[in-house]
Amino acid sequence: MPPGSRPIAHSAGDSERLWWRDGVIYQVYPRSFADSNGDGVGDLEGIRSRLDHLAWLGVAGIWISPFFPSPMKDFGYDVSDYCDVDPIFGSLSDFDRLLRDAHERGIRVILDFVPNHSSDQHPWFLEARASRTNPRRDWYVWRDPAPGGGPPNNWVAIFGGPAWEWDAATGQYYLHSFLREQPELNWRNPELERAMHAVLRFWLERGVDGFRIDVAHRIAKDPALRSNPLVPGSADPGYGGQLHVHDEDHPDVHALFRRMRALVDEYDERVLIGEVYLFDPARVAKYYGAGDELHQGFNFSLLSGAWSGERFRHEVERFHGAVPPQGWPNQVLSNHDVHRHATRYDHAELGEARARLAALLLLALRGTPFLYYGEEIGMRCVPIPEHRLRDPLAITLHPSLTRDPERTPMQWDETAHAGFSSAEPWLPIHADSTHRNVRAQRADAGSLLHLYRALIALRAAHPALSRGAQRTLPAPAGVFAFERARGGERFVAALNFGDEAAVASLGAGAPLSGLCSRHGAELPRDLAHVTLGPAEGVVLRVA
Ligand code: TEU
Repeated sequence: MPPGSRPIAHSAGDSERLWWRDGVIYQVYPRSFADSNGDGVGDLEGIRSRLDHLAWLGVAGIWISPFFPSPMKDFGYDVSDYCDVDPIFGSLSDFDRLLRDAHERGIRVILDFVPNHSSDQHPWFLEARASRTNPRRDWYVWRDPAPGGGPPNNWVAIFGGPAWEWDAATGQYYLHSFLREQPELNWRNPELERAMHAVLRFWLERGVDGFRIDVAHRIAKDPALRSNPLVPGSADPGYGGQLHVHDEDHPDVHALFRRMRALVDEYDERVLIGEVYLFDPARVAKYYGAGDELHQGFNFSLLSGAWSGERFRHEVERFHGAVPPQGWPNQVLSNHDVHRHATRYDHAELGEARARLAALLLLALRGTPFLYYGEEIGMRCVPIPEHRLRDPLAITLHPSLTRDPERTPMQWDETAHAGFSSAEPWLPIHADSTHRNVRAQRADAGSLLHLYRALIALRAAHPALSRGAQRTLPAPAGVFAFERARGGERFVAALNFGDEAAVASLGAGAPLSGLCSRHGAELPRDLAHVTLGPAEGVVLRVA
């Protein structure tokens, strides 16, 4: 099959279905999913070999973190060629095969587009730094020193230190929001924008279904590059000590996304999902534009914070309230930048119950659920000894900030290296992989994996759950209860985040069917009296 033709298997019987709204998306961190060639690092062929797991689970799409050629200073988020595959992950033909096989199973493929910065080894940057007069100089952000010497302004890099790197050969500074090996691209240069649009087309023509856009909120900055005001009273010399009014979320970003959206809309059913790393939903919501910018901005409000029904309700309502009517929210509990939620919310007695309840939360809420690989088996973070730390954040800023613990190899089975690889993997595998693995959980109908699968199937079978409206219901302390409804169909969810049992009264009527987070539990017979154990929840179809 030539690249570009896209026969995609469709689920029958739901003509209004929109894959990126109604389906579940699964994030694959390619270094850690499956290693086909025994070098201890995952690869595209590894992902292809595990597509049947994803099809069985029922996901509508996968988002693959960057696999492009890269010096791997930030494990692929430093791209040195946007239109190829790093040899460690395979080749373009491996990618075409992966895409074909995913589409055959009805699984869409979202790539990770990294527009804010390239690698300092990208040929564009090598040219740009060759001389001040190089035609590519302006594709990056260069400035003379401040009048008294030193960096042009007070901006700091998110990974520590000043955001400016001195280039002695040409006598100017260049800007970088992350590592010095990740120079900032200049989206105010029309040629750079054209080149990046050509990158999007390259992949769209190959048949990819969309892009997750890295650091979407930083691609436009104050054109005058003014210094940020400081947070009053803060002693933090880093990112937290500044009010980021000039180095991120500049209003000019929206014109860039409108043009990107227009391009993507030339193709059918493709999607743009932005990593808008802002913690105010009202600001994230602006990236939906008037339905002419991003299809979704990530809701990151559930990636941190306490295990609390009240807090989850508050965050969900806040995000729902901010997303414009023409937009569609999403929900995320874990990704490659934060500790896994099964670890964040672990608990001596209730840890497993909480992981199961979290699955109900994620899959019953209004908004596209994003699963992070391994969450379907309740993978926990792996403590990484200092000599094995690989994350640049741990190396440049502080070991405690490491993201390695959530990036460890997928636990497929009980064999050596957990079925991930035939060799010692790039990061250690959790000691619990002998029992916490896909094979063991597939054989156990009561496992978390089966619960995820059942919830995904329920969501897929019922438009009320996948795309219905959501309304909070009154509930006792610790319980988050809500209704999902569409047409004549209605579901209620009651989720007890408390450590004690609770009784919720959810109106009149008898549930028709549903799922409980506790395996084997009987469904309540009367909505007026729903008893929930500690960290227990139900999703019920009601008349
Ligand atoms: O993350 C953007 C971002 O702001 C994060 O770096 C965050 O501050 C950090 O992970 C602390 O949790 C994106 C990618 O998701 C991340 O993996 C990359 O390292 C970063 O961009 C640079 O491309």
